[in-house]
Order: sequence, then structure tokens, then C-alpha cells
Amino acid sequence: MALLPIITAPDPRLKQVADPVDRVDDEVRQLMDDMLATMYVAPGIGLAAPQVGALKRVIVVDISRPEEGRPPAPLQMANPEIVEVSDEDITWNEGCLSVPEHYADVVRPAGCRVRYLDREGEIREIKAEGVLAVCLQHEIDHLDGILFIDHVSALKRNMILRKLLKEKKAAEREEKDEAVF
Ligand code: GNR
Ligand code: NI
Repeated sequence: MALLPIITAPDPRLKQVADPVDRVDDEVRQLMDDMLATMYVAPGIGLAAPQVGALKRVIVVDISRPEEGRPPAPLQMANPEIVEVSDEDITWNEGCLSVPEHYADVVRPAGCRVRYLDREGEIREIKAEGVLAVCLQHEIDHLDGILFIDHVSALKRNMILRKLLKEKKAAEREEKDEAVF
């Protein structure tokens, strides 16, 4: 298992539409396992392959918070698709490992049904509500190049993106200075 670096916004790779996997083979399973390990260490409750630079339709989710001592309940999905959403909405204060240290209220359908391939390549379906429904929709958004900040006002989004870009440039400058000394 390997820990993978997580890409942060702004980055063009986070805006691309990911490719479906043809079949769930050992390479996809390896990616799923590396993503899960990376997600637990971060820590996060979900992770999508584009966040680690793999433009494949693969996500992992675990809302059980194993870092808080609960038994892990990992979900590993290839080609996840939302096949049904509820009429009611839910507002959740979302965060994202690719948008570090920023949070915003996002309105989404409160429930959803997701069809996907499991790590054996079997077609499965899961019905989700609450934080699981939020997380699945957040991860599937990543596969279509959509971040939670794309669901908030342009004013708030641009404020966040400007701040992240500034921090990136500062970090780059620091790296360069270290190279000199
Ligand atoms: O760890 C995460 N927490 C979270 C909280 C509210 C709504 C969505 C999420 S997903 C996020 C991890 C992440 O960035 N997944 O793409
Ligand atoms: Ni995210």
C-alpha cells in the first residue's frame, strides 16, 4: 500500500472529467487500496481518484470515522452512478481535502441511490441518506470535475480560490529559497 499525494485547488486536473474503468482489475484494486489508505491518513470520509491525479471513475468512502475508534466500513466503487435522488434537500457544511481549510454550506438531494462496480467487479446498488448521501454526491462530483465550491456563490468560490492560489505561490517560493540554502 502506498500513500498518494493529494492535489489541491486550483489545479486543472481537478476540473477534468474522469474516464470509466473498463473492468475492475488488480491495477484498479491497487488504486482503491492506496486511496483508502491515503483517505484514512488525511483523514477524510471520502476520496475520488482525480484528487490523487488518477483520471479514473473510482471513489472510496468510509463515514465510520475509524480514527475515532469505530470499526472501519470502507466502500470502494468503480464507475459510480447516481440513479435516483430524493425530492427533499439537505444542507451540509462541506469540506474537501483538495480545498484545505475551507468550508461552505452546500444544498444537495437528501437521499440518493448509487449503482457501482465493487472491487470484484460486481454490479451493486446502495441507498444512502444523511452524510453518506452527501459524501457519495461530493465524490461523484469530483469524477465530473466539480468541487463543492462550484455549488456556492461565485463570490465565495473566488475568495477561496484566490486564497488557495496565494498559499500555493508562497509555498513554491519557500521551496525555491530552500533549494538555494
Ligand atoms: O473528508 C471529507 N469530509 C467531507 C465533509 C462534508 C462533505 C463532504 C466531505 S468529503 C471530504 C473528503 C474529500 O475531499 N473527498 O473528496
Ligand atoms: Ni472532495
